[in-house]
Amino acid sequence: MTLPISADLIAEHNAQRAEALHEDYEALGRKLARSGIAIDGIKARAAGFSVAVPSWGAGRGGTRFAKFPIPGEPTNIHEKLEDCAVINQLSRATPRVSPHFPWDKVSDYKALREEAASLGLGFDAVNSNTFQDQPGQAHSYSTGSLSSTVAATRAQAVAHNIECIEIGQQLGSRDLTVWVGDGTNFPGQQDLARSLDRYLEAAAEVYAALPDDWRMLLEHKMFEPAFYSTVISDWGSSILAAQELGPKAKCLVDLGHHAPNVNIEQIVARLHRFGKLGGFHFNDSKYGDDDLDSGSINPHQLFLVFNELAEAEANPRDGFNPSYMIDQSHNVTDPIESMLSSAEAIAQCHAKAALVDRQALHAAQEANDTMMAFQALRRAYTIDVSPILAMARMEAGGAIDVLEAYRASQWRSRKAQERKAVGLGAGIV
Ligand code: RM4
Ligand code: MN
Ligand code: MN
Repeated sequence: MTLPISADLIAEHNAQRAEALHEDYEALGRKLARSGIAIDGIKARAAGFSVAVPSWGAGRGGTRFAKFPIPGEPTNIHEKLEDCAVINQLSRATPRVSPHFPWDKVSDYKALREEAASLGLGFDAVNSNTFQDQPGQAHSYSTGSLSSTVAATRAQAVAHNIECIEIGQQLGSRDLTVWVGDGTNFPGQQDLARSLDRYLEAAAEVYAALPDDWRMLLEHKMFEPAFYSTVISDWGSSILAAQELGPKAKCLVDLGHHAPNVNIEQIVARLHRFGKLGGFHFNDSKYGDDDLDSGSINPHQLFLVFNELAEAEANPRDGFNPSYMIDQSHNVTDPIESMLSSAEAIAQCHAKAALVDRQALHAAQEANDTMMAFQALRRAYTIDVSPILAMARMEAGGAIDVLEAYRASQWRSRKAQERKAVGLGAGIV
């Protein structure tokens, strides 16, 4: 294995900060011990946590107005893997990459899997793309994909999803994430009931092609690109579709795919209650599917989501194995920096959820002691868990301060010398 950042650089970086970290870790350990919590147990839990990064997140995103590329940005899956390896090497929390097809198409997937492994990476869920036409494609997705009124278009969308499964098998993936942009912009444009029928029929063909140990993750989204109606617009449509498809179909919650202020943590609890919680796309949002960095707008909501996940883990139904993935668009930052910072924000909420005194919480809930129930959450939320994460990272070979180590490596400016420039234009993610 050849990791991209020099081990000496990380060792030197850590050597300068280790003493302060030990002090902070011990102080926090004493504080937690007073509440009966062993810090090493929380650290072990943090060390076991990981979140996948999206291949497309390694490039600069954009809006439909513009994209502003940066020098040294990756332009193909090989360069993207290299950047993802940097993120994992420093954070030790992102060992898998979620690829998107056909964006990440190559001729030899066995070789791609080996290339990833040589960088310390594996592959997570494969994502199909039937929301864009590709050059030379026989049928346009302008009428929708799995729910299109055109039978040949639906068949093409089914075939593409099945191809994604086949690619995923070669890459070692076990999940197919299906998000369709299908919907309408005008009342009356399509029959709202029949479009769902067509989706269900086509999705069942994809489902039938799933290997036994695979899952199909259905991702709902309220609007965009369709602005009047969307076929799988909400968790209700998603869970109904997943229930109709069968046990291997689960729901994936992209945090940005809801109306503003929707209680997402409650959706998480509901999906889990019915054994249909399949995974997450982490990001943050202010207005819509903004794809902002995780925890940058509403870190408390992220914590509450993890609090429900901790409850779910303690009460598993149909197995508890949600797949965690970042899905962000980095329009104004270096994507590596955004993913380092986001992975940390996500891991922090995971660790904080583990600090909740569940006995106290449940007792307060039973006694209808509203304030103490709330305080059980508040006490955990306000604890700064960064020394726990930094210690877990350092012990795993990562960097104590991921962003400072990344900047010290001068990775981006070095890549700017080697990589070809990205073209201008609008970016969809
Ligand atoms: C969608 C959705 C999908 C992602 C695409 C690029 O809004 O979040 O998960 O694959 O964007
Ligand atoms: Mn998503
Ligand atoms: Mn999205």
